[in-house]
Amino acid sequence: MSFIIFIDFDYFYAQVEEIMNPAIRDKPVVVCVYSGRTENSGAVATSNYLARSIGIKSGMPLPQAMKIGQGRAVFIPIRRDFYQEFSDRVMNTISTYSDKMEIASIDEAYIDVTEESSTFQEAVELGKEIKEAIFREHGMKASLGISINKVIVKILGDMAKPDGIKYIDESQVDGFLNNLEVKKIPGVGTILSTKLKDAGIVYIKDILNKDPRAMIDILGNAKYTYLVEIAENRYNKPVEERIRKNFGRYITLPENTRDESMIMPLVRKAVDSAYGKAPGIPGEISAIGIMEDLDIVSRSVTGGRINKNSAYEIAESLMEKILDSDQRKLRRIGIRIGKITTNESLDDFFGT
Ligand code: DCP
Ligand code: CA
Ligand code: CA
Repeated sequence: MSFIIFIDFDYFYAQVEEIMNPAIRDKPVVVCVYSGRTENSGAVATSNYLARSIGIKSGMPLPQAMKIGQGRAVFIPIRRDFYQEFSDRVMNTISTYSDKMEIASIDEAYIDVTEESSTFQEAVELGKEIKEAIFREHGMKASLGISINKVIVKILGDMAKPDGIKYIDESQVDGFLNNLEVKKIPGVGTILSTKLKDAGIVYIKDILNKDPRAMIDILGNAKYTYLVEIAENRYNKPVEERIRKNFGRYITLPENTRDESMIMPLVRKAVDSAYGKAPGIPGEISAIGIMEDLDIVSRSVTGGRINKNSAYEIAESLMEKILDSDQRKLRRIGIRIGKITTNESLDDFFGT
């Protein structure tokens, strides 16, 4: 038996934009991917809930979105690296709750908290804590699903939107599965669920009463096996440890400041901590300043193998550059290292 928590950030790209600029919060916010072909060609990446309520949704062509949102919606060009950076920091917070963490996309993660909780109730309490920490530390609203396998938690997370938590313990799983529509299951898109409906299948359990050969014709072997495992509550694919291959540490300053005698010791501490997590020597190091208004400024250097002794100096000079280039006070500092060479990959390199 495992306790698993799924976390999905609400209207992610648009929410990051709101966090960076609270003035747009009570307007429809639309994050746009411009294709560059003509001035307004492109599509909506995502939108906040207000924009959705007036009909502006992910994937919609921009001209259509602009027609609906004209005069009241805020259209913002996508900035992916920035969202990735934001995501990394939120994921970092989540990772402090369990070593077993699978980052499934820029805004989704699964963590296995079986070892951290002796009862399901404790897992739920942990989920609430994580949700609060994500909001407190990053201003980010997320929705959580908590249960015993990855499929159920993902469905619960979707049902919990926006800004909610849904959980069901082991004893409630059977009842949940009995009422679960097959179209709610991750991996079953609209086309497939229509085909299944035509074959008389609306609920996941319906699959168990049909001729397997007919089902396999529609679903293929792999998906049939997957759905049967879910229906019979045998699905137990583990949370695979999958995290982004760079290692960072962020530290909140005791107060917002530009005072280097306060900042630099924490920069060195963050270097220690980042190096402590890494499985080898990095070829890249970044210093990150989270400003008093939560804006993010970063500087980095790449090249060679950066050992820890030189890292202190490099990190301090990067942080100085941030302070020189910016007048604001710092709220948090971070050090990230990347392009890690592990001892194993060096062994490969030298053929030993
Ligand atoms: N995304 C995109 N283009 C799409 C769908 C999504 O660029 N067609 C990006 C923008 C989203 C992010 O991926 O913010 C995460 O996608 P989700 O499906 O989780 O959707 P949101 O987070 O935007 O909304 P929700 O609150 O429904 O999770
Ligand atoms: Ca999301
Ligand atoms: Ca998502």
